[in-house]
Amino acid sequence: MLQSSVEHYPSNTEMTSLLKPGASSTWHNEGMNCFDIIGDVHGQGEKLKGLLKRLGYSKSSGAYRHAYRQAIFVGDLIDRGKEQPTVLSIVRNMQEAGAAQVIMGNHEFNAIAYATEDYRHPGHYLREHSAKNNKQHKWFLEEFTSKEQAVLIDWFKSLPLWLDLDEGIRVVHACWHESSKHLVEQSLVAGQLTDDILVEAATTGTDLYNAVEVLLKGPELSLEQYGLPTFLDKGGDPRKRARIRWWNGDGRSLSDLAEIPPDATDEQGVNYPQFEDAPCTESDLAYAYRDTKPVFFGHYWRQWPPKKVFDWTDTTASVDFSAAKGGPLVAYRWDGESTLTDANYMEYPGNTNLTTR
Ligand SMILES: [Mn+2]
Repeated sequence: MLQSSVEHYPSNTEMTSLLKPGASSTWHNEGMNCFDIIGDVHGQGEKLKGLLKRLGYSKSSGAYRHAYRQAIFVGDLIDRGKEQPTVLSIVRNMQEAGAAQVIMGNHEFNAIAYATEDYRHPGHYLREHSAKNNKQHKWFLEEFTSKEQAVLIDWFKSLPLWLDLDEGIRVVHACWHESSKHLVEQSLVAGQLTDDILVEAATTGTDLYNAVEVLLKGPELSLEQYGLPTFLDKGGDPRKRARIRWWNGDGRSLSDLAEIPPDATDEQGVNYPQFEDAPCTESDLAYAYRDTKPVFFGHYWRQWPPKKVFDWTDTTASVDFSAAKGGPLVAYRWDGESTLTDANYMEYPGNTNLTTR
């Protein structure tokens, strides 16, 4: 039984209720400064095994390992896919063996909030147990016993919200944003986030909630502010805000930075209107990444193959290519380069690399 393997891990009780805001380098094994940054796995166990093998990891003493590389998972290991026990077993064993680092995604944060009772409102949870939320968490709730869930929730709480490695890269689930990071760091009590702070982080409208939203779900801009109509997303839900492609550091205008799906319609179901391009406001532009240290992120359901500017730049690279919606699971193989290249993407299933296309 795959599930039972979860119970073999240390209980992590010392981690209970403690979140780590972020972590600087914790990986100083000599010679091992090459990283494979792996995108949102979302319960795709077979794709994860396939990708790891393709990347040259093999199983020994219970964990997938590489002779001189380390994997970094960008979060969102759970939900959507049904092979979550396989995924969590592989990833936790790799972390335990020092073969991988892991950061938190919005789905892990949601799982923590769903499992945490709001002490201000007994019987209620920080993430409501509504029909919609129950459905999103269905497989996580069904595939693990409650004891296993408790162990996993404690482990999720132990995950950092970002990595800023001395070796020369940064990793975050959705958006690298200094002031949001700063706010999270300032919220610590004795260097740690307490249950009180978790409540604040899960309460709509607080500064901490907004900061965690930006880091784990990414920034959005108001369409109305630019005189643009609401659009309907794929699920038919109206959206007054568009995601910002913050990773396009050279972007200055709406067409550069606003993510409006190509098949979006207006609220009447008519094709979304062509709009006149306009410069973005200073506050929206403030999210654009202009540092030179490469940053890797997941979260955004890109379409394979990666397109320059749209999915990656010289200093930013998405590694989420929709593995849970029929796309490949993707890694970026980083060998120390300061200018990123699409030749270093590797996907499973798929061809060797983009230069051969
Ligand atoms: Mn995500």
